[in-house]
Amino acid sequence: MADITVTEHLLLHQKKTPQATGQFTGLLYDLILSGKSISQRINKAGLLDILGGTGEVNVQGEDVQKMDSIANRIMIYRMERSGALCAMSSEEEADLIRVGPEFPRGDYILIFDPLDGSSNIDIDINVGTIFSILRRPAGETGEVRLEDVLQPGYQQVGAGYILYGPSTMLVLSTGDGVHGFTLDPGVGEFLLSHPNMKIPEKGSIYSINDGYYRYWDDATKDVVDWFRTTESKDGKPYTARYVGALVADFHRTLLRGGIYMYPAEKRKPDGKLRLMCEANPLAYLAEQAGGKASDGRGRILDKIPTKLHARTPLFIGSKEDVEKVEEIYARHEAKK
Ligand code: P6P
Repeated sequence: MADITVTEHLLLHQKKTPQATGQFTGLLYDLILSGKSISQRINKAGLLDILGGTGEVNVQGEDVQKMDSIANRIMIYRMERSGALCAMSSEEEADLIRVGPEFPRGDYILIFDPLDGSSNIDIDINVGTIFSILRRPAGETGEVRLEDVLQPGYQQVGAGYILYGPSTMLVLSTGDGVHGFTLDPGVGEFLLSHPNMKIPEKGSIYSINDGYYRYWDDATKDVVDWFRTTESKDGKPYTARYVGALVADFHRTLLRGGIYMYPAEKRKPDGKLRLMCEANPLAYLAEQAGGKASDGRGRILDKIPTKLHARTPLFIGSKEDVEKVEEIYARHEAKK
């Protein structure tokens, strides 16, 4: 029976990591409160006038859904009052959001996608909030500079997501493994339901939008064809699953193993997914859970962001499945 709240879990973790301050725990509390607020709206979206698009296009060039905008506003309102942040970046905002002087500032930087996969809202399929936590470089004071934010993913001090589905789940790592908490709506608390989550070394599920086959280069076609034609860990063919929300496809991969792939295309040479608010936080979780995350050639967490909304190809999941991808790309590189 799950009865450890996320608060108790964090306080326990804080005791184990002397450098953890109440500020970091306070940051997570406000993130959790934001997730509860968003969950509460999503669970009755069909009854409120919050389905569909706003008619706006965001910095990503994507149609903004009403819930994208609501989730974004909830996150910004809540987190700028947390007292833990000096800056934040939202997938929905073109520019860096600097905190203060009207609000108390802290040492952390929050990068987030307020609602990933939001086009699924209208068809009642999983969506989620993804977040990445960085520390401001030591000794830096005054206005936060963009170069202070553009840190590689291995600098993250925490990352996670809140998945809005049949249940609302918080999956989180602060550097000592990955832990899953399920929201008990009756008491409004996230309770520990999945301690120490580990990705199986090899999977039997591959996840990709097959409709883009014509846009892939030969190496990517070879990668995908390998998963289509090779036996999986249990000697059967790999199964194809694609939800259309990275956070949901990743959650399944974390629990069941396998691989999620969003490769570069001829029309999208850096792929579609955002490095800082999507790939990095999930790559942090994947590695904490014994898996891997690559852009096909190298480790996601080693990539130096060139801009806030830098994009990257992403191959993430079971260690052996991601290594197979890198092996096929390396073979094509060697032939050039
Ligand atoms: P496509 C949602 O927009 C997202 O960023 C991910 O959550 C999802 O996996 C992907 O894009 C879906 O993109 O091109 O397959 O519709």
